[in-house]
Amino acid sequence: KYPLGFKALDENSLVEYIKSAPQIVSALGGDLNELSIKEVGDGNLNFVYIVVGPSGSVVVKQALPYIRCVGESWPLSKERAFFEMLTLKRHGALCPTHVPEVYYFDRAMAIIAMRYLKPPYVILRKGLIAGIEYPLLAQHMSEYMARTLFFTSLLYCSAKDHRNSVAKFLGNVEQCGLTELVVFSDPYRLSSSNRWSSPYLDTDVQSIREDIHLKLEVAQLKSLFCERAQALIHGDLHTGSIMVTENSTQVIDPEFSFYGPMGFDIGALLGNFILAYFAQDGHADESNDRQVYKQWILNTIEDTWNLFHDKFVSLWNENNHISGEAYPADVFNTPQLNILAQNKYMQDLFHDSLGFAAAKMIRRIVGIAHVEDFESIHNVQKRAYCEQRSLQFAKMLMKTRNKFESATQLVSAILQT
Ligand code: ADP
Ligand code: SR1
Ligand code: MG
Ligand code: MG
Ligand code: MG
Repeated sequence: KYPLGFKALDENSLVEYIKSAPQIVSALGGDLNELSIKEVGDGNLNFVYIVVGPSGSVVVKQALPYIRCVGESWPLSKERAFFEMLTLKRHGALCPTHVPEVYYFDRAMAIIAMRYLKPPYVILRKGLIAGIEYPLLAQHMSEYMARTLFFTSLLYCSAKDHRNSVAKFLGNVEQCGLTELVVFSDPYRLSSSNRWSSPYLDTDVQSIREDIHLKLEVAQLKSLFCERAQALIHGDLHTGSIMVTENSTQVIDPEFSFYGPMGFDIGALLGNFILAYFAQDGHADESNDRQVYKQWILNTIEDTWNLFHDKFVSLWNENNHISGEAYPADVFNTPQLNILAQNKYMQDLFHDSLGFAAAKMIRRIVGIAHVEDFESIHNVQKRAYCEQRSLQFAKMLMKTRNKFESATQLVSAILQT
């Protein structure tokens, strides 16, 4: 049933596998006595094992040739592990502080071994649900996005290098196809994979299917996603792909990476922050009304874009002499012209990011894959209320994104919802 050279592992067979992989043995400090192995995968697609021995630890991630949260009835190429490994390494080289180290890769087995981000690291989404502030989050994520996006774009690379890299990532076609289906199409039509908080959201879901203006906008965003090979994007940069402590931020899980529009990453992050914001009313209780925390999320949204903007433009200025293909230094040869070019580029990128943020919000409420921010609100009526406000905001944002001029305006619009 499975390809030659491939075997789905479990907690028992992984021990034998590790013995045959010297790099994993060495990450474990050479001592394989009394290994503790636990499968902890809580994502939608893959299996993740935490392996701890007396002298070291490692995370082993395996992709099986189907979607874990659906089952074998929905096949998905295990080659996604290859692209995840490539991007962990490429983004890791560009931004080592915020990407875990890869120790080992086996393409036939679709296995990646990487640094174990031990507790107190937690998945950011869980921290946001618990109401924990991360004072350095906006700094760290803006740094990660600015560096990974700038250095893989035509602002830095030659057209030849860029085109070769684009070609390499075209192979991640099944992952892109999944996004095209579950983010940009299914939420806007009848699909057996869609689900929502019924009956509360029944009319909202129907009105999405009947919203002509919204469908025109999402079609534009889908084309942008398919056509624009702007930079090597993570491709799934929601708050479940980020592990945090008070002082550190690590980006995991770039299995959807390819050369796509930068705004898809920035929008995924902003859109998931906005979902976390609208979910807070469902987490409020007598001991904490979450008002202070909601303001912290809004500040984080504003800071993330503003810091990203400044860091990205600084990289552009610092690397002007390198002359990437898009804006050659001898054509863009005056400070005024460079400022015009940068302002236009950043404004377009902001609008793309807002459009993708809206698309990512809508799909998490009416599509196949929902988020714990809302799913953990056990009172269905309360949950539906939070989801409805998110949908109302996301629909407005997708339709009017080009009118927004700043992150301050974005935050004001959230507050007005
Ligand atoms: P999927 O592709 O299925 O979404 P993820 O890469 O997101 O899988 O991993 C699923 C879960 O495994 C994460 O939510 C996290 O709890 C845990 N995990 C993944 N990578 C690491 C790591 N390097 N260190 C610690 N935990 C990890
Ligand atoms: C079946 S869709 C599963 C989703 O989980 C991944 O993390 C991606 O967001 C994908 O769209
Ligand atoms: Mg994941
Ligand atoms: Mg690192
Ligand atoms: Mg994943």
